[in-house]
Amino acid sequence: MTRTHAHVYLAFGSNLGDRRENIAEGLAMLHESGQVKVTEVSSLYETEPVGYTQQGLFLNAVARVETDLSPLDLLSLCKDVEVRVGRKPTVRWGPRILDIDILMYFAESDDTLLSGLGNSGEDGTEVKMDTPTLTLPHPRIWERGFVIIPLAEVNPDLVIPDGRRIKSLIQDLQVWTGLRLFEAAPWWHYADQNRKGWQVTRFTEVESTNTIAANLASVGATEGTCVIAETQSAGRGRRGRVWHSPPGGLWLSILLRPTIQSQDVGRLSLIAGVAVSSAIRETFQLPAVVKWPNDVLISGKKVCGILPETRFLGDKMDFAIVGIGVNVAIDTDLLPLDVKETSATLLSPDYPYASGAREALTASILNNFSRLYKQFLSEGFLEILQEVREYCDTLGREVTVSRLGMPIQGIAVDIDSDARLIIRTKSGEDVHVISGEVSIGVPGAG
Ligand code: PH2
Ligand code: MG
Ligand code: MG
Repeated sequence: MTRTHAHVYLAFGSNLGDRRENIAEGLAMLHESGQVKVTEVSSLYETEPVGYTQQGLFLNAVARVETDLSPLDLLSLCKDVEVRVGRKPTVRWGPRILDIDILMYFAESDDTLLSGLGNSGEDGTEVKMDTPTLTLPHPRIWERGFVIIPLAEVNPDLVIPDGRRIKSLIQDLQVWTGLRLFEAAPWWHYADQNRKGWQVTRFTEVESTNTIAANLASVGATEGTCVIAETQSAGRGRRGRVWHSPPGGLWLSILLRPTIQSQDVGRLSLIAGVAVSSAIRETFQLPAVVKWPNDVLISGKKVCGILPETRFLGDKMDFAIVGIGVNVAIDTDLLPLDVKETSATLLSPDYPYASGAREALTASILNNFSRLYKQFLSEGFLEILQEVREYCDTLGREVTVSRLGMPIQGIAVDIDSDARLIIRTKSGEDVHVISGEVSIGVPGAG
């Protein structure tokens, strides 16, 4: 027996119930079956029904998956998932909770039988078949925007049955009729096992996302509950300061319920700093760095602040909340003068794709944070300290930190396993500071 490894393009459609959730669930069930790995998911599009038109609007998306299942076994898994998500039998092309169709199946196998079945190409061997239950490639959908447009996101170079490439088809405005972007990719996050079960709750305006997250925690919300608001009217910064939160920024709080000690809070906030910095680098190719202990800077200006807050029951941590505020695309003129001087925004507030960019950054922050957090819990902070050092721009600099009201001056030489900054003073003494206000350079030295 040869093992067939394949990559496959699947189309998802739903026009009943919570359409987005149905598609998300379907993807999660496929992924969690252990037999299919979801490697890419397109944006969600809302589309007018094609064929039988007396029914509600669809949401459609396309995914690329990898599997060792044969085409027919994959089809049965898809049918099984459709039913588990809640699909009931209806008329052909009628309304449905979830429809999963196999569009194209490419086998990467040394099985000579398979190579007789289709055209070999750099993409593997495209499997063609025509049975009562399954026809490959899919026979009907190649003129339909609800398949072509999301498929073009996932693989623009794919060659469809008539020999044309997907990317050339979407030049034609006709395939765009009856379709609008519903939610830009990346909208589906279950593929990231670190974030399984994490939930984002969105508000337009709140006083503070940290407070909402704490309130949710009090009523039993689980780890990974995230609160995002468009604006905060009373956002908190460190040391009781105000965190200004105009529209266009990312104001996010993540609820965590780790069994850790109070001194771990500093570790959580450094982890968040690394997650935000790497997300900014990934999403915008901007050189973000961590300023110990709580800020993210670009060219010396603050683009993100982090506020960890905890609640203890006795000496046991009930929960921790990591508040993250990122100036994604804010109008810096709305900030008070002193803040404006030291802050920057990643994008201009009138950048046309700002809201999509903010979504992409949010997903990247959550991916990076959940990865580091899981690693921290399972392997300990020491295992990620190297990554923290690489992002921490404070190291190697002459700094002044005030501790118990006393300024400590020296070179920031390292971060210790408790996330404390190690400052080597002029006298050669290493002082470990747990938190504090860092100013770079020597006071009064310009
Ligand atoms: N699926 C159908 C029939 N018509 N129309 C849209 N817009 N989206 C679909 O997924 C769809 C359809 C049969 O599966
Ligand atoms: Mg269909
Ligand atoms: Mg179908």
